[in-house]
Amino acid sequence: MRINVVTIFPEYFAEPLRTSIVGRAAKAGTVDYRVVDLRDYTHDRHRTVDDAPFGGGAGMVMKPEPFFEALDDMKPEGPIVLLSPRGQTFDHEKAVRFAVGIELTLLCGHYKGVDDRVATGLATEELSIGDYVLSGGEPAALVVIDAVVRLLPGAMGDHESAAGDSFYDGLLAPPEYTRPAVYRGMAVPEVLRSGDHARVEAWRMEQAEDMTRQRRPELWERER
Ligand code: J9Q
Repeated sequence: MRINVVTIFPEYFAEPLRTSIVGRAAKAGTVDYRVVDLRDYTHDRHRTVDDAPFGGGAGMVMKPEPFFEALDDMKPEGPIVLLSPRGQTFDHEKAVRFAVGIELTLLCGHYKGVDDRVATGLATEELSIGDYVLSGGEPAALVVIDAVVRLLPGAMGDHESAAGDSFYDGLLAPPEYTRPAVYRGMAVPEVLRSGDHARVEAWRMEQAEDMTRQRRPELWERER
């Protein structure tokens, strides 16, 4: 799969895209990241990417032409996503939709906003990662990349594989423990140390269900 990112901060992506599962997938050839500097698609000496808003008001608006010209050059196939607080919320279902595709393009906005023609005439969808204000779309783009790449075949090692968690699909995962069995007076539940695999699985399922019902009632209603 190819993932394109258009940003005024290409350096922001350097370490994250080299690290952990997302980085290993690129080294293995499972995914190819193309991070494009929006300023490479300006035509003035100062590499200007923003301008004052029509109609007046404070703040600056990102110009449309660099986004359009960057994509003229890249000719991406598949979804073109503008990360934006007014988009639909990104979720697992959308991650799966992107992961089964061949290419994904992420546009990062900044400042007060982006000329609306980028949303209406270039992007195929707008997505938000949640209801909080970010300085720009870059951290949101990294969240989307992480969620998508870990779903690609071969991206996760055996010990990381999500396949073994499928029993709890759509539910919160049950609590996990490792050694020591007692730490600062806090003991690991006896059932997990019993060696009785059937009891362990029953306990985990019950924990996953209770946890989901209590903490995420809307998830519970959707999944059952
Ligand atoms: C670009 N607040 O916020 C939540 N998801 C995306 C965003 C966002 C923002 C500002 C600019 C994206």
